[in-house]
Amino acid sequence: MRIHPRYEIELAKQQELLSRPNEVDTSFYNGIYDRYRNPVLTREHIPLFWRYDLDMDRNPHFQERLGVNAVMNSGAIELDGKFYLVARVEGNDRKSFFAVAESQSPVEGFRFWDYPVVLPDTCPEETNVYDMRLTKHQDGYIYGVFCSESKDRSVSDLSAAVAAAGIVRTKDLKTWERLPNLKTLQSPQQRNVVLHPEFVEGRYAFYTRPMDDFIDTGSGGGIGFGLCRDILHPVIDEERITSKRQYHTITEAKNGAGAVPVRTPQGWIHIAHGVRNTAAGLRYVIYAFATALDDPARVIAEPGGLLIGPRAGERVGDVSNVVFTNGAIARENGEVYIYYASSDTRMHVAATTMEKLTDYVFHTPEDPLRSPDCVAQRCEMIERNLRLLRG
Ligand code: M1P
Repeated sequence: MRIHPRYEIELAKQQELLSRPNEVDTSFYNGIYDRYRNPVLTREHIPLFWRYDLDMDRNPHFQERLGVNAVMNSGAIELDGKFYLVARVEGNDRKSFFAVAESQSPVEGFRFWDYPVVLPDTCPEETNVYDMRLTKHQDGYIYGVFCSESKDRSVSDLSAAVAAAGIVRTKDLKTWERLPNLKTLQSPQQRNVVLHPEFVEGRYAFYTRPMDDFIDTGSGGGIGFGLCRDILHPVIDEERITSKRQYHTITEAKNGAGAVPVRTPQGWIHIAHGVRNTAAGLRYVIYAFATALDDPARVIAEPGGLLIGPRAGERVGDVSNVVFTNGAIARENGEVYIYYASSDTRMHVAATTMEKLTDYVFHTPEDPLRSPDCVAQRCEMIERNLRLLRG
């Protein structure tokens, strides 16, 4: 057995990519967060030995045997001072799986572990898994809540599918215990489900995103909230919509939770996603809002519009005009890193602080919902500014 000589050439290229320092993109400024110039994870970050058979005799042309199409929507967590992304890796065959990438830095140097996550295969009907949210829960476990997708055999449409929330838990991101999928008695389908990090009324609390159908949310009005007594038999009897989709806003078509909410002295800060329809298809953006500390389902502040929208090259990819987050890291020192995917293709990071994020969420004007009111809102600021500028 010999290693194909091409391996060293490709490895050198990859090493260069993996050791490339990242830097703030100074062409972008909004005072709220910094964008970093390079993606933190792409398909080029996937170890070569996941894609190529390195054996010269078995693979004389050094062909990619098990290609990877995209690395996107990643859960994020800091453990003992190290940064971990649990990425959604999509093979060339369209099936996604999870893989842990680790770094000493929150903005660069992420490297995948030797093997992808091997989830306990407890749902024979499950075809695809994706978009894991990692919650460091008060009960001591790290929970991963993800979309578990199965074929819908009740209808003849070949592409009909059912989305449910799968749940795993771990202490070290290495050994994963699979729990039953979450049952929401009022909603036929769920995606973008997030486990709240603390008990609420002594129960596990989930943010949900009910849907009638696999793609369209239908009557699913936005982000829901429900409590569950027993995480080993997770059932939500009662789900109430706490953050609604709204006409002619960034959440008109869909409104879904994103990263696990971050506790601040003023409230829980949520970094979520909103979707609207356009002639070019759905446009996904990231937005933020806050809920009350004593009732994490009650919205207390919501800046108008988007926080992060797709920009420049981020606009283009497998599913263009999309930014999507399911992971953020809020550090003890006040730094906040928002990990987001662009166009279902690669992962980026935006950096801010708790102070800036709180200022943004609590002091950015709300969406007044109508153009005349938006103009009035803007004129009021212009007037104050001109008075200031003219002395
Ligand atoms: O393609 C954009 C996103 O579409 C889905 O999100 P939602 O359920 O809000 O429509 C998800 O499949 C997500 O993975 C994907 O990035």
